[in-house]
Amino acid sequence: MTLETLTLETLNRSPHRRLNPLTGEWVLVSPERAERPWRGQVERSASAKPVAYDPNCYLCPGNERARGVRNPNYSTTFVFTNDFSALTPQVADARLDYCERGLLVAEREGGTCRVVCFSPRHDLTLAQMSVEEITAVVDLLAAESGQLGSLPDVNYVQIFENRGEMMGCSNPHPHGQIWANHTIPNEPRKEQDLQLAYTQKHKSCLLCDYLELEGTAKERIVCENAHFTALVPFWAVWPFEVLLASKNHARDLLSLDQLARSDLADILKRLTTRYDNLFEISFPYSMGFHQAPTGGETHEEWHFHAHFYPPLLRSATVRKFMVGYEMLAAPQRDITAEWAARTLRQVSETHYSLRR
Ligand code: H2U
Ligand code: ZN
Repeated sequence: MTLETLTLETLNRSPHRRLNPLTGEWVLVSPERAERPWRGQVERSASAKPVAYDPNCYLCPGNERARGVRNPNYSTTFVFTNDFSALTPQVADARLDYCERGLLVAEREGGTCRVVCFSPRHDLTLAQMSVEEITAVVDLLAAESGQLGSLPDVNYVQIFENRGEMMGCSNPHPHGQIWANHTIPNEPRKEQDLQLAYTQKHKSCLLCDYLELEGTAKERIVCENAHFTALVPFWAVWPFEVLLASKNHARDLLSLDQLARSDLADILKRLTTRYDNLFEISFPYSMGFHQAPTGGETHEEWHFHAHFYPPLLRSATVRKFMVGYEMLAAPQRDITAEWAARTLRQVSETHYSLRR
């Protein structure tokens, strides 16, 4: 087969695969399939009007949780150790390699899990909170990262939010989770290795260089402010996937100054508002921050960022399933990253609930 040159301009005319330089994985992009009619219809799913306080919610102020502990009457944010933690503090390392052939291998894993309530209000989401209120959440997440990261058995602090029943979220009360691990989990591990390799090879930072390219191209940027850029990455897998990256080379939440933290709150509000406005629903997603590992090294190669992975594709009810080819071979998408970015750019930053 002859080798032709692909250009960015002609990329969207035929199926191709794109590389995620943070993980080393490829995504198959089939742009012509997206020419199937886009109806962009609004199908609001029927949901009960949320209440500001739910006496049966285990996260609302003053309520009792599943194991009998009562929440304080908090008025801003509230964090507690998960009553059903997936990780528990580690006593000592332990490893199994049965028959020493690397076939039955296990290691003891230690750590701790926390639950973070973003607001005392049961009916709010990040999109509906003020920038000041979200800044208080960012401050709390930074403090928790610092505190958990300094524990002797913790080397990675993963913060995430599951929004919406579609993502398996058990409670609409605005909250996130923090899992602090002894080992670096798979996704940040891949990013750690590839950011380090890039820095060693190019003597610069992978995401600093990537943001520079995107800042010139502009076509994948959704919104930005002085400290953060939200864009649909070139290698996006999920239809409206977004990479939120610090414009400065910061390694984690704790190293962000107050202006950067308030800009992070600003971009979180603006991005989640755009998401909600896309189909005029409370948009489901899984999001999480990727920070440098906490084991004591400086990790100059790390560039602080967040990933948003929303499952919705064409409407409030049509979701993308990662099945078949995706489970067995590689992720695939029809709508291009450029199209998704354009669509997200076109929606308003005023929440639809305020426009009715
Ligand atoms: P979701 O973010 O997936 O909804 O999970 C909420 C977490 O809250 C979940 O990990 C914890 C669950 O273990 N939880 C408590 O810690 N206490 C409770 O009383 C109920 C739920
Ligand atoms: Zn609640």
